[in-house]
Amino acid sequence: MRKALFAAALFATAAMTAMPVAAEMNFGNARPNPVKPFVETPVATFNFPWAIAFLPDGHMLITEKPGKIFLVSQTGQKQEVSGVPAVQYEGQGGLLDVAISPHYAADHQVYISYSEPGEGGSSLAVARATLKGTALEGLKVIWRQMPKGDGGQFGGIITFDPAGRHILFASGERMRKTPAQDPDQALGKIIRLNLDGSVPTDNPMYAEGGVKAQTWTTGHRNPYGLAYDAKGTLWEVEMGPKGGDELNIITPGKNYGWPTVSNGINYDGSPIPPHDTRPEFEKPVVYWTPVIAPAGLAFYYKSLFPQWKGSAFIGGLKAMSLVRVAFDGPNGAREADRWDMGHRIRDVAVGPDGAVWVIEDEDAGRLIKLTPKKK
Ligand SMILES: [Ca+2]
Repeated sequence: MRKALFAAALFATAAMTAMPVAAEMNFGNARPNPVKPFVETPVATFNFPWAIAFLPDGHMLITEKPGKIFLVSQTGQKQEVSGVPAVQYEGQGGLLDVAISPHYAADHQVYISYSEPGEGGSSLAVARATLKGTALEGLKVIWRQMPKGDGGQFGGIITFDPAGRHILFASGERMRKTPAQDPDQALGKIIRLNLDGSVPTDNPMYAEGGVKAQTWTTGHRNPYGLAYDAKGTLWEVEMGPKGGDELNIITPGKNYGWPTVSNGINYDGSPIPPHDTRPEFEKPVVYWTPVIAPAGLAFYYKSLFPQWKGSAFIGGLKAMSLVRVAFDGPNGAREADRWDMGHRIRDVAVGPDGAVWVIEDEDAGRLIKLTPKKK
């Protein structure tokens, strides 16, 4: 039924316009590619690692969800970083993303996101601090979602615009659904701030103040990937409910539909109208039913794997896979490869030399370096 509706909509759209069709595409039935063009070299293990961020010198900062950060060499030497704030480690909450300031060489600033404990529950918080050696100094919370409460799905992914002037991050809907459509609740939103946490005057709803002023886009469920491509387009991956994981192009001021529309259904089996029924909402470029449970989004522009230049990588938690997305064809993006990794993949990052790095979502989750297989 859904397939027939989709085909009809695709035909109708194509017939009405000569423009490239941006109808969403489903890659939920993609099968793993049995040919792995890479060698997997595990270099260290972590307790539920969540995010990888590369420093300019090739070291990594790696967060562990229970609340630690490590400075890690490419050969796997780990040094614990001090000055990490208290986190509420529970379910999907804990220490989440880490991101390096776009001006790191000059300012040594590091941004983190985490589930902050407090009165009434927890909330997503974003903080920045100066990294000196292995110490975070002068940590300051630049944003927090309020009021605190219950629920997983924090989002928490941090990125910066190509000019290095703004921080953008995802605040998930905490499994509460309708707040994603409430413009006064910082849930189910992508937030855009200046690097110091102040609100940019050119945000779409700046004049309206409060959460609206901070909001870049709305109607998200649980975004777990946010990254700019080399052309300056911002892409996002988010987890759908039962089905309907999404890869979206993020355009300021737009509404991405959750929970009013989705290409998935509710966990209890009840239907949700698909994106096609409500043209006022942005639809995904790619969706996955069954889900991959996307985690992490990293573009690839290095030369070590020349065949992947311009691709992006997504980790698959449920799919236990690494997914490659290619940005070609009339639709704008497609799943190009899926490799079975045998473990839940929590994040993916590209090193300065072009190696691809992944971490596993486990209590002894491995950090694995992927390098080209010799022919
Ligand atoms: Ca959507």
